[in-house]
Amino acid sequence: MQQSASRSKHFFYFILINTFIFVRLRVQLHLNKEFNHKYQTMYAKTLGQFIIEKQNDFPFAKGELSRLLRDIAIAAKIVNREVTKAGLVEILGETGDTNVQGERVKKLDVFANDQFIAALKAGGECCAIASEENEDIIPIDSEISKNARYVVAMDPLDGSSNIDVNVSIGTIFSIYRRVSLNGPGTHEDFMQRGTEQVAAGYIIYGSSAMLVYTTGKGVNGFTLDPSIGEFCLSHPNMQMPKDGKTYSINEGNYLHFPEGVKKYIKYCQEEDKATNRPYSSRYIGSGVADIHRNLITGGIYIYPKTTKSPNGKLRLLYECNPLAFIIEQAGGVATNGYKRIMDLDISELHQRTPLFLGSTEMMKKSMEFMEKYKEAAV
Ligand code: AHM
Ligand code: MG
Repeated sequence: MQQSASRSKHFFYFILINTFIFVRLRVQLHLNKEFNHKYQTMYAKTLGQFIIEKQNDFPFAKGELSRLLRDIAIAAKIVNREVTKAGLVEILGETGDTNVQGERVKKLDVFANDQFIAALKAGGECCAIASEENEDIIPIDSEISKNARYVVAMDPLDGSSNIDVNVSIGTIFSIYRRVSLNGPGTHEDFMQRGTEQVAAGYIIYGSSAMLVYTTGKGVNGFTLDPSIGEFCLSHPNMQMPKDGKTYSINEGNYLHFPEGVKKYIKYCQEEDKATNRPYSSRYIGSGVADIHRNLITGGIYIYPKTTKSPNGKLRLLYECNPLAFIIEQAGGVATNGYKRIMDLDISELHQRTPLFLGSTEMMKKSMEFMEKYKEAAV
């Protein structure tokens, strides 16, 4: 009898100890999971780490493109620093000069232009730069750049009308392999179709700063963590939704739009449950910000030709081609209303083109309208 009581007691303790061990293990496991999650969040992959990792995608890469992207990111951080304190320092307002497009130049435009040029010159991987702010190309003739294989086209500060009013602005860049053989780059190096781009990207200076880029193998987005001063991978493998319900266009120019665009806008505004219409109209007036939003949520951005600007407003080399490359890589479509943007021939540095860019289904519809009312085009 006594023996059986002692056995039950042992059994009871055995169960108790095992239950205790089991609960402890579960708690430890949970804590480990939390720690790992926190650890990964704290030590998110930086742009630099990501670029080096991706270098392996290109078997003969020598790291030049990686270094070029790094140089661009350095300038972006400096520009972002100035953008965030623009209201506090004497950097807002206009310089009094006009740029090559005949538009008044803001101080921050000049600052951003100078920073990107300086970073690209110092990096030694770029042999010429084309910028919205400079009439001619800037050939780089220096000892460290004499073997450089790339040229960079850029809009250093896109959305300049928004600088003074604390609204998102951006930088757009496009990288080509030079066609000239050696020495400083030439005008010809920039006269390549968008399909020849090696890489392209944009930086958005918004509620946080983000760098989004592609090398033709998908699109990745990095958010600047100001506490460590690094762009960290926050949007891996960005995909544009196939359809959307946002259209972005400066409707103030409505009267001057081609008939196809007018009809498409009316289509967007009609009631239709099946297609989720009416769509929402969203227009920031900073192309980078409008296109970034549409890339994430789905939508269409249009800057068409008008009776006043028969070739549209935006520039093919450093605005439309890089944005088209990114949007296509994210699964979207970019055209001039009829033809693919990246297939367009280029003969001038500051050549303009109409731009239609967005989710596949919305693009399909807008192109149908453009085709249908082609004859009536302005
Ligand atoms: P910018 O490079 O001089 O800033 O011009 C380009 C900008 C785009 O970012 C934006 O979508 C468009 O021009 C706005 O133009 P508008 O004010 O005519 O609508
Ligand atoms: Mg611009």
